[in-house]
Amino acid sequence: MSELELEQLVCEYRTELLGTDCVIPRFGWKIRSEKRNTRQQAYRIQVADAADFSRPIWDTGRTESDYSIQVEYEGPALLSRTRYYYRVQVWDQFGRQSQWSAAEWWETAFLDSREWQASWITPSDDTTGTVSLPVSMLRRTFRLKTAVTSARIYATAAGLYEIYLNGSRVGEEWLTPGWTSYQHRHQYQTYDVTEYLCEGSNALGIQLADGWYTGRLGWDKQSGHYGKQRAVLLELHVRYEDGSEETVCTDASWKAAEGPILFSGIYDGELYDARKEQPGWSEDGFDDLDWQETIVAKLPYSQLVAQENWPVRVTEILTPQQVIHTPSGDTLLDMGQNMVGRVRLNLHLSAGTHLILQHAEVLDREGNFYTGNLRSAKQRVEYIAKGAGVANFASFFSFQGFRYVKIEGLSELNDTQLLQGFTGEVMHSAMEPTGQFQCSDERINQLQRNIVWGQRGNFIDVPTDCPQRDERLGWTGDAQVFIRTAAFNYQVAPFFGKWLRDLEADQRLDGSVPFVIPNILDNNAANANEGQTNTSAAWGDAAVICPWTQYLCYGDERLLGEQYDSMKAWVEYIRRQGDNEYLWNTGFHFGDWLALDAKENSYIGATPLELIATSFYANSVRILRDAAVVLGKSPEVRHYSDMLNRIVEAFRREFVTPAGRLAAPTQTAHVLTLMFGLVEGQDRERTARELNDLVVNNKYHLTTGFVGTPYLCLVLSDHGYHDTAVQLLLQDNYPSWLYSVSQGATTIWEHWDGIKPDGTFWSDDMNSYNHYAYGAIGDWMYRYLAGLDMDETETAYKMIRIYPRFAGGRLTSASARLESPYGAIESSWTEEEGRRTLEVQIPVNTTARITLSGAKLGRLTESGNPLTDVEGIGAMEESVEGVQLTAGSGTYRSLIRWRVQKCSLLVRLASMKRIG
Ligand code: RAM
Repeated sequence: MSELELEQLVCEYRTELLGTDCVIPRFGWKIRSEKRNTRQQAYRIQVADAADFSRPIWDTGRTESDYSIQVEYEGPALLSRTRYYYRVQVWDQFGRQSQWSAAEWWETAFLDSREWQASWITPSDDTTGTVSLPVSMLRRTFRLKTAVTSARIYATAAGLYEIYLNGSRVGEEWLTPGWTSYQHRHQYQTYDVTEYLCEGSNALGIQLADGWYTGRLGWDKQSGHYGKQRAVLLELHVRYEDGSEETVCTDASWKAAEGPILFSGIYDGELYDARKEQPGWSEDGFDDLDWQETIVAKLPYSQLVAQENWPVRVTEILTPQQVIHTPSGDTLLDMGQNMVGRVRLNLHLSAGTHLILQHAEVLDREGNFYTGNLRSAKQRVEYIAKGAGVANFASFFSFQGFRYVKIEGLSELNDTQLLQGFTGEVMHSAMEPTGQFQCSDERINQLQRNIVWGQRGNFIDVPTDCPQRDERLGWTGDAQVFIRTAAFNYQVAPFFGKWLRDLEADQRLDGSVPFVIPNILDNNAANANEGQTNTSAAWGDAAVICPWTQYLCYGDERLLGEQYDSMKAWVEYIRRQGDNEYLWNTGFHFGDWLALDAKENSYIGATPLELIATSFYANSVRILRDAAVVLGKSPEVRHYSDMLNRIVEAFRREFVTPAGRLAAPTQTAHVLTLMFGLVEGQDRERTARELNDLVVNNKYHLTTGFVGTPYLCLVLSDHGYHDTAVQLLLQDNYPSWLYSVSQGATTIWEHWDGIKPDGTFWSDDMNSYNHYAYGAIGDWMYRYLAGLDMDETETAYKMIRIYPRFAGGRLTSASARLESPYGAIESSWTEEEGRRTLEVQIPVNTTARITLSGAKLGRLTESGNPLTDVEGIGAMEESVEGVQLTAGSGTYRSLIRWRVQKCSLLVRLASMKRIG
């Protein structure tokens, strides 16, 4: 084994990236070294169009640099539809040289949308009005002269599609082409279909459904948000051994018919009549004489972009845990987990059996099936059996949010047969898992699982608020509060990169940001807020917070540059709103949405809207200024620094009394003021103290909503009240994070009291049991409780910050692990009877600053050796907090131990860290 090894090479965050239109891809790699404190001294990258690298098209030669992520391709212009191979070699500061890494590849699709040759086609009678038409099937046959060496399909649809080649379904992606702001950006997918083809006759089939494009979206039952006509676009490119190529395209020669899917809708489910199946419809030799002609549709090409996001896939299969016979006589399957995806049935059914599956998240107080919170979404899948053989079916173009499935039409089956006849297929954007958190309290571990399930269920190509009712929209506020937590649990760079481009595309000319992205709400006057623009503070700020978070977590400076104009447009929009340039005190806002201090019958918490709007305004200007620094825009740095100062002054004049009291006595007002650095010195201490009092006097219960909750524990911990933060987390009676856990929740709820202590529900009209917003506490659990964080002077965890805050004896251990862009980071502590231990893992080419709170120099050991003698440990110093040290890469598995020094008051003062 070489001493220095390379692994996990990525191009644009992914391995084997098939079909990108990125013209300057970026590379990254991870380095493994047994030797501690290893840093990269130099790298060499080669790119070739053949796997043997015999003629590299780009060779950097040895390049002195410690960059090992986001390294841009600088070779000759790339060609469309070409596979490129790349490999990397590195040197470290000890003079060691690695072997070449194993070769990786990526492949381009169309680098210019004008290269498309195919025509958009539509089944001729397919002009969907308000009623959804059956799913269309389209087909054509073609001949190949000899065996092929490679073949690709590039395809998309106005609607949802799936492809069959010679009877086999192509690829493992679902809900393609995904959801974007279709008028501006419409994704297509690339499939490697080499294995599906044969010499001679072949056949292509496509199923085409409504989905997000023509189907119903939003709670007002409107469909056709993007158009009234479904259409599909496909090109098959075949390469023969002799190097020649042939193309098969969608055109008017294709035929169309209605298939067995008589109805399909995102919210409503599917109706499948197996008796209407046409066996062999996507194979050669099928008689399509009675199929209709298709017609060419006039849809544009300029908005076509290659797939950017992780594709939606089935990522896990759950088996039902039990059959429930409810008091009102229903038969239910309990999946044991509130999940998102679909049910698959695998059963012998006699001809004509009509099976109805309905999906719900919770049971009511009496234990009956409850669908009230779905509003008008039917979440209903029906299957009519044809009889012969086993019925193996799951909905094709719909997804449901559910734990319980009500089964009708199978009364002859016993419970065991029911349990064996169904599975749950979990579906979401197939992001790579990157984070793990656990601690000594099993309830918190369940909370962490609930956060992760909330992320899975709501990351279905766009970050949705909920996956079950007639909504499932990309609410900007929810995405903004959760993105940092999301980036711990999963690799979300392509996910949010895509969504942010849609945000920019849908941002209005005046800079305002719609409530939801993709924006379907503006199309309907019924959604307009009485003449107001559909925009709100803390929601529109997603335009600024999300690109910045991506920049921090992944070092994605390119995305920051691309989004900069959008960020700026949002800030300039705000500036024009207030009756004073530096206060935002006008217009509609969601405020501290769903906070518990809201007035009776209101969703909007008690914190003044102007305070929330102005504090987010300050935060966005601060981020914009920081982005200007990163992007080297000096005049704008000055401009936005000055603007920030004026906003802070205006904020203080408006909301802080001369004696330093915050004029709004809510938890959220205090949280935002501290989080966004809007007061200083004694005022700051006072605000923190009063926040702590508000929580303590409320018997360690929060009252915060969507806006205050994500930062509540962060500011308490940062201002010397960490113990209060820990008590809030561990609180298990209502309202609290653990309240829903104690009620058996397996996902995060939209409302703190989605199910009240007496078992009744919050009203039907807006009550999701799978809403990730309050899951934003995950960020604090990783960064503060387990202590795995970054030092933001560098991005992407190049400078790691390990600073466990411990839990005052309330937990005996906590640990977090993150697969960062540089490799795995771990921070894992135990505390028992004043004895603390820490284990850390630091990846090659990064450095960690570690704080051992309550420790004293000279008393620290690793594996029994004084820490001063340990390889990899650098400068150490003692402060009131404890010991600060730096560590180079390596696994400090053998425990670092110390005994806590009693100095909690000093620690509190010392941790009054200044933000801003
Ligand atoms: C509801 C949901 C969503 C929130 C909006 C304002 O639709 O709670 O999460 O962002 O309201």
